[in-house]
Amino acid sequence: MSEAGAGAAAPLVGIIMGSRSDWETLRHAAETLERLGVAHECRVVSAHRTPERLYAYARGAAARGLRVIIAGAGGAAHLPGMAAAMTRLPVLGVPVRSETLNGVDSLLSIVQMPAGVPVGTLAIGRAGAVNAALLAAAILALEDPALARRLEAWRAAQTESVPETPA
Ligand code: RP5
Repeated sequence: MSEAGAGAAAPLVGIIMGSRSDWETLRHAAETLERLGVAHECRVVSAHRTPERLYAYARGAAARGLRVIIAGAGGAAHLPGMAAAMTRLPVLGVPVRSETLNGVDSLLSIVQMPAGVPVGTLAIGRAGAVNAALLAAAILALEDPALARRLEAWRAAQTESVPETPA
């Protein structure tokens, strides 16, 4: 599982996931942050199987210097919401595609938060993971001009890469 990015800098984004099986999805968030040079950490933190780990992670996140949390989970995906309940940091939720319900269960579990405890919910699967990383970078770029330039360059390269013809 990837770590850090941007050398040995203290992580600014915490990527947490409910299971190792979620890494295939959440690795896209880590790879995107890596490309943008955003220091991050990745941890398996299950709301159901390791609740004490979740409490400790969420409660200590801001004091450790994290600025944004990306939380991905599948099925009864309580991780993003429970993390948001215990930190003032912005939490971006990534629904992992589940085998039985194709991730619709994950999406609805994450998106339907009660007023007062927000989770910024992204798309199911890889697109959500990539976009969570881009949103996290955009949040950090508000106060980091160098990152803002890297993000603009990333967007420009993406635009450049789109061909005008389909074949
Ligand atoms: C959730 O249950 C995890 O986020 C994962 O998406 C799903 C299945 O977990 P495993 O049984 O593969 O560990 O808590």
